[in-house]
Amino acid sequence: MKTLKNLAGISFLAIIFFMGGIDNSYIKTNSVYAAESGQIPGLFDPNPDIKANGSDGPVTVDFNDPVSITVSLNPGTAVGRNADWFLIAELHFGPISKFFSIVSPNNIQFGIHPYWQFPLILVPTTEVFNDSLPPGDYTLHFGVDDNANGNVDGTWTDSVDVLVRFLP
Ligand SMILES: [Ca+2]
Ligand SMILES: [Ca+2]
Repeated sequence: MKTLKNLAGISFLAIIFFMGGIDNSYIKTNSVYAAESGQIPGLFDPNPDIKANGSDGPVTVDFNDPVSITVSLNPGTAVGRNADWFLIAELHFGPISKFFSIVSPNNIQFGIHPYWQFPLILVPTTEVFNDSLPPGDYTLHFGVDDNANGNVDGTWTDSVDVLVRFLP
């Protein structure tokens, strides 16, 4: 499996965000967003999203063609809460799955591990991978936890299926 692009986009946003700090106006903005989207303020859970080639999937791509993976996160009213973040590739072999986790920029570890512990922030659509993949059936998971204990609990998760094929 090729090296996944890092989450530098998110790190960069986080730095910018923390230069300004989390203040009440930001939390209020999120509550307004929640109200406008029909959610009850105070009960608006974080909403992670992952897409492949702009689609929630499943998407089928030729093994020669690059696939673009983007993630975004609206932290809802949990903004600022410290949390485990994770971006995990699941490779299916029939009924068996192998997991690969991005644990730091350009560093993938076998198994299920968080990327980092970091407060929940608004992440606009950010590309985290754009390359071809070896043929196979993949499910890519992006999400955050309601805690920061160093384990992936998968409290709020989104997934996308990517089928990489030898297309005619
Ligand atoms: Ca999605
Ligand atoms: Ca956790």
